[in-house]
Amino acid sequence: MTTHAEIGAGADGAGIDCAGQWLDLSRPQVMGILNVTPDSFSDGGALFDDGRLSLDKVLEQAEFMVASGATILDVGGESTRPGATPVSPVEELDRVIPAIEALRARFDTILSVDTSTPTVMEAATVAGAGLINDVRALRREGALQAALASGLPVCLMHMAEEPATMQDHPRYEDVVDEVVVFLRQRLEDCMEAGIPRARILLDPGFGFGKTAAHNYALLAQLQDIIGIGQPVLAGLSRKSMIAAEIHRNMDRRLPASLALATLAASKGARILRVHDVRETVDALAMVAATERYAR
Ligand code: 8Y7
Repeated sequence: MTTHAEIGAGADGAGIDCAGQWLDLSRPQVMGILNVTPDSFSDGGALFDDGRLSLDKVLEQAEFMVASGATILDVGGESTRPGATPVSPVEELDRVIPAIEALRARFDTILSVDTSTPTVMEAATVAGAGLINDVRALRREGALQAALASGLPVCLMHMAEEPATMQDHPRYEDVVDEVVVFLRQRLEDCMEAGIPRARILLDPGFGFGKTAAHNYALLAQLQDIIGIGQPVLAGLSRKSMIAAEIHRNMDRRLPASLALATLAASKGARILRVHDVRETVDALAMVAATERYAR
């Protein structure tokens, strides 16, 4: 029997096995952002009630995202906005695990855990997560081993330094080359540790230790990231590279976010991590329809 995992990424029919759930990557997919943090970049505290995480609100937002066409929900308990204060592993577990359990009980959607913390990876796997999304690309002590043991696919993202300092002085000789070299190296390290190639996604990490110019250069040359050969995830939703061009506040960045998602998808990004699921699903349907007629 041929398993999906053996087919892996690449041409039509591509996809990834997420703990038994099939993630179709033959066309662009939408990952909805569920921030279970009181202090996130653009929607901090939206799911909190009197300082406490509200699982009712988590389920309500998830319901809307699933009904809107999200095929993945990304659950994160550590804010990685520039200058954010680190959370303890216990705090992160307390936020993320009940949310994943509640979501798993209610929805069939693939759940992604946005974490760099080995104990959170382990507990999230037991709770029903189908994907590990690590902005530190499994560089924390024990993270690679935890991800390997989980058997889950992983998204490896490029980030220069740490959230606390990453925006202080972003400098690259050639940002595109450096991100490609980094992602290739992490891909190799993870495969050497035993994570199969078919389980690895890559992400240039828009906004993580990069100026607006760096971010636009990475989007313009996204084919270089795609060329590494793994499925690519892009997170552009509401990011400050938008404000650098058109000075919109967070609540007025939807049209620009849709344009960026559309550009990334048409260049070959297969997963778009977004706040505004319904609108992005429509935009990406236009990319998918156009791709159907390409020859
Ligand atoms: C990204 C991300 C964030 C991204 C991946 C925000 C957790 C900042 N951005 N994960 N996480 N890619 N893979 O503005 O771009 O959403 S948090």
